[in-house]
Amino acid sequence: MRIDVITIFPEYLAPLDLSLIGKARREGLVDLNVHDLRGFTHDRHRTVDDTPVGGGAGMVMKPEPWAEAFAHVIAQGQAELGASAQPVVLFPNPAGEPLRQASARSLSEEAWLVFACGRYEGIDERVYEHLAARGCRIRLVSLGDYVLNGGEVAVLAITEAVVRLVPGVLGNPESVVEESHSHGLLEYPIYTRPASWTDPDGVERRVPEILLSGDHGRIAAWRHARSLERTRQRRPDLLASQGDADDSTSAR
Ligand code: 6GU
Repeated sequence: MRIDVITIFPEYLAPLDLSLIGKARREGLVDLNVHDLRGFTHDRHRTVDDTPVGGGAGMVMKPEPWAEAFAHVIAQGQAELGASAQPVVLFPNPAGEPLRQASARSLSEEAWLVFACGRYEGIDERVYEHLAARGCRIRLVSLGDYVLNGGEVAVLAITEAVVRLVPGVLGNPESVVEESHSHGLLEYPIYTRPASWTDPDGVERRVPEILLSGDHGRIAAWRHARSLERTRQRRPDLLASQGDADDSTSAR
């Protein structure tokens, strides 16, 4: 998978060298390229923003550097992947569709993603029109209902959610099948040894007996019941929209 990120803060993406994503990059499973938007300006101050036409607070990102950056990134990607390759262009935006496990799953099946990190009040609307007219698939994606200062932190989160689903990136593919959200429910509680642990306040805390029983059928039923109970308590909205789960074969 190829991923390009266009940002005015390339250093913000440095953590993508670490841990699982860094390893996937070094192994060639992910080709990640970060581009400085200011490299596509031509004035002495490397200006990327201007005041909103029609008035209003804050600043708006100018269309010209974005169009140049996209032309460069898309030409570079097509030189690598083939002239007919077209990226999915993702704009992190609090007004976008909320990212879900199902969206991360489908993005992990794409050959090429381009992230465009907006800052300030946002990007001039004509950039979206231009890309759509060029045949790009555009998506505005949100991490949730709160406001960040820019798209960079969202790119870190979305890239991690997507890249870990790329075949070969995770050591144990089963952990993806069992984790929270993969069946539209939150994960059940998990335990490790010792079976009896006395906490620092002197209270003995035992692993639920059923997990020690060796009865895999009863353990699976217990876990499913705990998942349902947790989901009902913490995220009742997930039970009302089970169709959003990325595995529609899941037990209800
Ligand atoms: Cl994707 N971007 C910004 N700027 N703020 C957000 C967000 C994204 N998701 C939640 N808040």
